[in-house]
Amino acid sequence: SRTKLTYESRANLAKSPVAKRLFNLMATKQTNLCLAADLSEADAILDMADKCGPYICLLKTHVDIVSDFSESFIVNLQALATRHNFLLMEDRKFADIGNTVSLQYGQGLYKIANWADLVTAHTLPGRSIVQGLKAALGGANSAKERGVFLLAEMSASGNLIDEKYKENSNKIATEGGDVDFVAGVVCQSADCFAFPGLIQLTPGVKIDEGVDKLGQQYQTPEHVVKERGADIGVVGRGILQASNVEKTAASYRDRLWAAYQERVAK
Ligand code: S5P
Repeated sequence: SRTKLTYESRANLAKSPVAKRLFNLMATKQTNLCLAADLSEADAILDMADKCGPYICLLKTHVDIVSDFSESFIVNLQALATRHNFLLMEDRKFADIGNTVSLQYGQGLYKIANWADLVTAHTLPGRSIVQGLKAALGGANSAKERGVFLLAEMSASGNLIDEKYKENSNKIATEGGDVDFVAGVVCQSADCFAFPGLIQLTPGVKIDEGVDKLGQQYQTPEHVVKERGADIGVVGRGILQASNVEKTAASYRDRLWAAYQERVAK
């Protein structure tokens, strides 16, 4: 199964150039931690990115929660991504018809396609969502340098995704002419897809298992990697709210990486 293979070997199987890049980055930098930088001030995000940069392979943003968003925020964030060697993912969770997502991705205040290596999208509208996103690219933002993670499951309790939706999401991620744009799948379990060239991104990770007040469900780093098939664990508040951010980020990195090493060694 894909979970027994190393990130290096999976890089060679990836159809998406960005997935290939990310798998290789994870293997070289030895980290499978993604920071969910869910803060509403640009400077606070940049500070977190600088502190956690050495320990992460990916930094995930929700730009629409940044109260003082500006172009210089993006320039500074990109500089930190280069300095510390991590990729940027805008967790936009696109969910509309192809034409609309194309505009939302390329236009507006945030011009996501200009700076985000990766974005997320729901599969609810069907495969036209992948085509719509690709349609926004061209010229400097070539489809070769961008990719999407499709949501096949969610961590929220009571979410409406069922087995059929999961299976069909897997088909969109692995079949058809646009699979080179699909870098991975956001999901909670290893049975979401089998193709080893895709990356499983799993949010809802915290050292203390449990729930928050708004339906978020948490599992430990070891559990998501060894039992649930996560290739990258996403940690937000587990790091953001820690009294020592650097130490905590390092500890999440260590635990996620050790779990991966145990997984591929068996
Ligand atoms: O199913 C999901 C998918 C995502 S991308 N559940 C999630 O929680 N997320 C995102 O992961 C969510 O939008 C947030 O940015 C992060 C989890 O943050 P935390 O603070 O709960 O760790």
